[in-house]
Amino acid sequence: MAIERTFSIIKPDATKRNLTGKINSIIEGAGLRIVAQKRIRMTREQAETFYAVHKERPFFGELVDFMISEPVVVQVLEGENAIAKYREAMGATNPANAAPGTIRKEHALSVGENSVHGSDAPETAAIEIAQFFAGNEIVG
Ligand code: RTP
Ligand code: MG
Repeated sequence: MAIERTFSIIKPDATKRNLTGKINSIIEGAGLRIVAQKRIRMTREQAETFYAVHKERPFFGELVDFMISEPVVVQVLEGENAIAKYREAMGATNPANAAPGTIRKEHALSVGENSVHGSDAPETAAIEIAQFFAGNEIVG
């Protein structure tokens, strides 16, 4: 299986509750390596660009407000089948539907405040990584 990279965000509800380490522990336990990581405060413009695919959805404004409400931790994760592996470790978007042991089941508060983001395909992973990291910030 190919070594892949995926983009992750530890969202404001999780950074606010000091859960970065617990979430990183689940990430590493799933066999993924954190090859880049930084804590940032997203600008409104960055959040709107990042979630542009959802701009017609009723929750878009709320989502952008949430993403800029507190610092986030942006990461690049590397490993075999990293995109699917991370989505499995994250659990379902709505924590009520997430499997036991997943990040969202253990830590998320609601479908909106759901603790993490993970890319959904190789093309989106490449775009999302490039939005937040220069090549020399990623150390594989
Ligand atoms: P993400 O993009 O953050 O990794 O989450 P996802 O793929 O599991 O979910 P997606 O459908 O891409 O939705 C993006 C984010 O929008 C928020 N959301 N709120 N209030 C709502 O009904 C609702 N639905 C989605 C969530 O924060 C979700 O992660
Ligand atoms: Mg998504």
